[in-house]
Amino acid sequence: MTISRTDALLVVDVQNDFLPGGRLAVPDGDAVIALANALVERFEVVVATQDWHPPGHLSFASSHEGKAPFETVAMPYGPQVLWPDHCVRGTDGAAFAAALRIDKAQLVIRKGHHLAIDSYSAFVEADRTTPTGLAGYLRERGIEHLYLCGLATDFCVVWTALDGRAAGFAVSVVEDGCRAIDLDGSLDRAWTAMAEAGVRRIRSPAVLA
Ligand code: VGL
Ligand code: ZN
Repeated sequence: MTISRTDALLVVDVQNDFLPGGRLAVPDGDAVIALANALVERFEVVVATQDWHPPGHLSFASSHEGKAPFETVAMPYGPQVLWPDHCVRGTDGAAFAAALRIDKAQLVIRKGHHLAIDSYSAFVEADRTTPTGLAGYLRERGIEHLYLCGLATDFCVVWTALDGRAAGFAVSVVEDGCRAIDLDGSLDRAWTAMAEAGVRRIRSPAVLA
């Protein structure tokens, strides 16, 4: 396809803690790196996101007495899945994968930095009211269509895709450029929600051709 200046690539959370050996490893997560790099090569507008939590973040099971990772707790904004400690700001686990061509990214959005609010979405935090500023940035640059790849399909990618649609952008998710955590059917639910919201499901050969 012809990629134009109104198209932006969003590389979602390709960070060490989400790769095999990391603290919240996404199965086969490192498979997205080569594809992300090929996409980065082709887009003029490249944005990356980074999960970036303070120590003791309330999405960590370790911050809740008697709770284990992957259990759910009630937060003021709704149910919250509890995770192993991951992507603590400034740590090696929070760093981008060493092999990721991050040099071409023009903006890095860090999310989940408020102690008591998680943020799977790169647009709006889990309280559903606190914006990250990404929509304004993309609008000011005249972006119309977002292409997403990265980790994890069923958490940060899907939430970012849905909020991208809600903000008025066309959104395509590059399926083979993503990998999922798949917790209790979350991957199926993610694709259903994206289809209903008008998110396009595409594969990298169509973009790279
Ligand atoms: C993510 C769980 C917790 C993600 C981030 O990047 O998909 N998942 N924090
Ligand atoms: Zn997180």
